[in-house]
Amino acid sequence: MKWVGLIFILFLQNHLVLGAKHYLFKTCEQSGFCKRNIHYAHNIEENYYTIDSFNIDETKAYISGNLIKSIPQGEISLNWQLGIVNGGFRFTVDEERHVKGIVNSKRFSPANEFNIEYVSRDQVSIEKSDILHISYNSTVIKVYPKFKIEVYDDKKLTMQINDDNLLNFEHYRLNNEGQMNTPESDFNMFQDDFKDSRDDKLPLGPESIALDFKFKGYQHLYGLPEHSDSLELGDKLYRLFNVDIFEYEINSTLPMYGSIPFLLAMNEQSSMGLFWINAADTYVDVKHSNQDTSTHWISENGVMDFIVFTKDSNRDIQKKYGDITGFTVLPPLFSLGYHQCRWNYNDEADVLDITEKFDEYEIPYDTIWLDIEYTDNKKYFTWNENFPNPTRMLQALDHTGRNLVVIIDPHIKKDYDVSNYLVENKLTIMNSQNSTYYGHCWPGESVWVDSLNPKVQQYWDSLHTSSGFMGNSSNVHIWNDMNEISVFDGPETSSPKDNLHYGGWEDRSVHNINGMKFHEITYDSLIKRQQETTRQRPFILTRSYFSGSQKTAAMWTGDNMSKWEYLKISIPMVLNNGLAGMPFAGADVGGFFGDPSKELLTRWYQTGIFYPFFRAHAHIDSRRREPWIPGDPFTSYIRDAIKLRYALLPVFYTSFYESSINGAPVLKPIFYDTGKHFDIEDEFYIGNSGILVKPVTEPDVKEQKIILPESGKYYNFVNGIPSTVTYKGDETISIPVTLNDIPMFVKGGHIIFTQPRYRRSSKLMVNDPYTITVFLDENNKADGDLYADDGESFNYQNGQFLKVHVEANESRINFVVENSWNAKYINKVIVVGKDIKTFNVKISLNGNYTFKFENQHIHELIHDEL
Ligand SMILES: *[C@@H]1O[C@H](CO)[C@@H](O)[C@H](O)[C@H]1NC(C)=O
Ligand SMILES: *[C@@H]1O[C@H](CO)[C@@H](O)[C@H](O)[C@H]1NC(C)=O
Ligand SMILES: *[C@@H]1O[C@H](CO)[C@@H](O)[C@H](O)[C@H]1NC(C)=O
Ligand SMILES: *[C@@H]1O[C@H](CO)[C@@H](O)[C@H](O)[C@H]1NC(C)=O
Ligand SMILES: *[C@@H]1O[C@H](CO)[C@@H](O)[C@H](O)[C@H]1NC(C)=O
Ligand SMILES: *[C@@H]1O[C@H](CO)[C@@H](O)[C@H](O)[C@H]1NC(C)=O
Ligand SMILES: CC(=O)N[C@H]1CO[C@H](CO)[C@@H](O)[C@@H]1O
Repeated sequence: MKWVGLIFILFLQNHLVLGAKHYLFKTCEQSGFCKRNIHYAHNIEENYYTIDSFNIDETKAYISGNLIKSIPQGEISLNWQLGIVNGGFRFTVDEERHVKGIVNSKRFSPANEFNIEYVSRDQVSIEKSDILHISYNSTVIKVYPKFKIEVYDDKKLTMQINDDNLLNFEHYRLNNEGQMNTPESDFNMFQDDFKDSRDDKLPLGPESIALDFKFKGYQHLYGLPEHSDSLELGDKLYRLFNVDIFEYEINSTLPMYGSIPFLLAMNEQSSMGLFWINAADTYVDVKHSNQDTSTHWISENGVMDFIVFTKDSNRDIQKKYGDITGFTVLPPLFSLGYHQCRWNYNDEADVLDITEKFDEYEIPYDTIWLDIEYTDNKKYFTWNENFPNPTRMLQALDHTGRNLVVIIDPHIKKDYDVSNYLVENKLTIMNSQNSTYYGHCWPGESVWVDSLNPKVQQYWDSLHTSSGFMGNSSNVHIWNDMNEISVFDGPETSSPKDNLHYGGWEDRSVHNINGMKFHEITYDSLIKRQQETTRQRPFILTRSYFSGSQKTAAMWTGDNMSKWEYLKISIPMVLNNGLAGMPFAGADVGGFFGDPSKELLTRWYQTGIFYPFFRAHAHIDSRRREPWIPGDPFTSYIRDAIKLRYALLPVFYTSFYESSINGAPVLKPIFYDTGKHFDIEDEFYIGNSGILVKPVTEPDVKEQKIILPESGKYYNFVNGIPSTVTYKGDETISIPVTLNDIPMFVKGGHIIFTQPRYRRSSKLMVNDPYTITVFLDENNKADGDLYADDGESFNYQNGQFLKVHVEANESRINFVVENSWNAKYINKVIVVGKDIKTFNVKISLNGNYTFKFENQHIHELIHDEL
């Protein structure tokens, strides 16, 4: 009952905001499984599911048994399993189906992509009575025979599962068999009325799964990317289904290019997490009430499989989610520099001219990108005549430490050697009749490589070797786009759901992991093209993603409009990906479609320098807008911004290092470490650096209001320039800003490493000395960390990296080198307190040293002085 009002309002809102391409995408009303489950939620009055048996495994902490669904005709028996993982529990419900036909009739779970292990039995106590009690540490899980789960942390109820009786497991049935319990609807069980998917055969009929989870005492929910919406989840119906949603408006819960079915629930003191392990079309209906938040999860098919991370800190939950799905790749350093892209740079001369212009205007940049036009007629793995000698071009770029990224998409033009090979060897996505699927995309009629087929890898490797189109250069990397998959004449711009992948899996089952499997085969190929001893870290940008994509790729938010509101929403979008374990994220600087004003372009650069992935991109019909095009003063403001990004590279790289081992975001919303200001989505800290930023994302701004979230003092750090001007924390302040100002602050108590010397590219900065800036807190103390390595190889995995912790007060500074590597050194120490003292030094980071500041001097303290 309680869901009715909400759903009604949602549909109303959707109609009011109808935009250009809405008709391409299904609403919940038009989607069989979604509408059926909303109907179910509306009509359900009792619990039709009972747990009728369980067995306990004596070695691993898991329990399994039968779950009985009662319908008028009798009982349907399902299998359930509950296992304890580190920090939480996993629950699955599956059904045995043996249906003959082309389609694999098992239910799919993407769990094999992950590292899920049950803890040993001795960590857990299990008591059987009427109710099953499972306890570990201070958590108790109660499983009731009338199926319902309750979670207690420190004796307090923190989660209820199936408390609203929304568990719905659409068991296998034949058309018109009539096996239903009262509240079920039969809408579109065996057909699809939506205009572009009428051909969908739905060979296994209705097979959806749904369940409700109530977070007790948790009001703030984040995660479930990707949506162009507020950071905090509202009372809305969010859809997770990877689609090419071009020219779309903001403030929407419609599906986008990627899906991560993970959410983080927070209150002032603690957090919980929920990972719904399912790759099918999914809706999540969120509803707040008093101190609690209810979520109704609905997936089109698959095993019901989820992990609840019980009460913990947000950091620990992200760590545990990362232990299961993987942590962000430690990126090659160049990929944290500035990327220059447009659709398209026309030829070799154009590419090299752009590179020279950057040097002429003294703007650092690392990477130029080639969109689809570099190919011979959109045949990937070829070059057209405008690029007669790619190796020569790559060598010219390498001369100044620059890189090239080229696009490779999964749609392969019909009738040339690559598609012919894929078709002949049955390595493509198949149609519902199990023969090659043809559809339209950039090259015209195309086939799609089936990345789920293990035989594809070897062929994919052969396309990326040094005898192939990439040559033997080490400064070429890959952009995997359109991997949702995007099909111009497909339903909802994607694959028909009854298309088949390797193993007889329907697209319906594997849809949301397909994009990830595609960039993963690319990653493997890029690893294998190199000699093991000199291997460099590959860089891949993907548009489509899933839980786990963070291990091998960066993502961007897709095709933006050059408008202020898109600049503004890019911040919560990037922050939300970080909260969902995918921190290597960015949006197109300048916006993709249209022509930004010079002011908007400038503000976009000033924001974009903080995106973990910092790339400018533009549509083929947009005018050229490289940083020098707007002219001064805009060009000089853009130059200042890009140089600031380069100066801060040690901060970003250190944050990425931390994220790569603990899963914390690279950009942190201000509530992340403070448990306050849960609705603030336009300010953030960079990792643990203490640098707080609130970019300007509106026109004509003369004054910027900023919340300084923590108590203590904050230093003005506008444009990255240290200042003795301080503000009291835990207050909202206002500062004047001009068009060249980026509102930045540093929380007192932090020490920041920078490399401010201008270089043409990050590669040329590797041996540059560091400046460290000490911002003393109210007790005259500060500390900070640095991580560094060669920025390109995997040698850091063998201990070749630098890790330093620094502590200071107003008279001393102490370097603790936890791991030393190479001849890195500091040439300037700036101490900011009541005044600013600058010391020119040469401090090698190869040992533990303590220095004393005296007037204008700094000297090392040796043993008996310490
Ligand atoms: C219980 O707590 C200990 C110590 O924090 C931890 O190592 C262990 O993994 C926890 N057990 C579970 C099942 O989370
Ligand atoms: C579908 O095609 C694949 C690849 O050609 C083949 O391996 C598989 O056996 C076929 N499935 C059926 C049920 O015929
Ligand atoms: C999006 O939502 C925000 C916050 O509710 C609002 O201020 C803004 O005007 C909305 N933008 C559009 C284009 O609807
Ligand atoms: C790469 O190939 C070019 C020619 O294609 C050749 O001149 C060069 O020596 C090769 N470099 C390496 C490292 O193999
Ligand atoms: C600074 O730290 C050193 C070493 O810990 C200590 O001896 C000294 O008293 C401190 N100075 C102040 C002013 O607190
Ligand atoms: C510095 O001290 C730490 C412990 O305080 C130690 O682990 C580390 O090995 C020392 N580093 C060097 C380079 O001696
Ligand atoms: C960050 C951002 O504004 N993203 C938008 C970019 O444009 C696409 C449509 O082309 C929107 O869907 C995104 O919301």
